[in-house]
Amino acid sequence: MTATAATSWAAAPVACKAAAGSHTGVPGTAKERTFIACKPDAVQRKQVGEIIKRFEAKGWKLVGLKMVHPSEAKAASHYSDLSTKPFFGGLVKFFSSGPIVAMVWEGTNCIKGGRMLMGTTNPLDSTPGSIRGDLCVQVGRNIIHGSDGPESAQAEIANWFTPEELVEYTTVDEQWVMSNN
Ligand code: DAT
Ligand code: MG
Repeated sequence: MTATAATSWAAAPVACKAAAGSHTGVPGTAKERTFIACKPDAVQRKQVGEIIKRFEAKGWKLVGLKMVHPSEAKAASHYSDLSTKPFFGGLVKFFSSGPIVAMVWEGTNCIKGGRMLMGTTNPLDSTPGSIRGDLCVQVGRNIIHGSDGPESAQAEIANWFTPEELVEYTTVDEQWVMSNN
């Protein structure tokens, strides 16, 4: 048996390359992208897999992922729109207190739909079934970040990922998730 025959059962390699054009996605299309982060409490509480599982199960595609320990400056820039809030100092300290898992997900409606999977900002109000509704109780320990609109998605993806860190590829089940009749 030749080496080729021995591996003939293997699937053909999936074409995979750095994202062409804008790596921040195209809101309103199947190429919409959103920035999602498992916060330090999610990492410490070993809920990263649970969070990823929910985004995968929905049908969106993971196109970038890395573990980072943000500096206070990075955390402050990420949350710069909240700099006047009384909780800003605590938020920055918390977000830079340990590693996070930074991700970019792609697919139809992933920005708004991702927010729905997450649940409301305060987990006390998050419906059961949502990530925050199921997995946490404190607004300051709400385990996940997600972009809240097309502009913030594009800015946050650009702030956390270079084009080379994101990939474009096709999954075998894509037509069963993204197609319509
Ligand atoms: P979200 O994370 O749902 O987008 P946000 O952008 O308004 O919410 O706030 C960012 C984070 O700041 C939030 O996830 C937790 C924290 N935060 C918001 N409101 C807060 C509050 N009233 N007290 C303490 N922390 C708060
Ligand atoms: Mg927000």
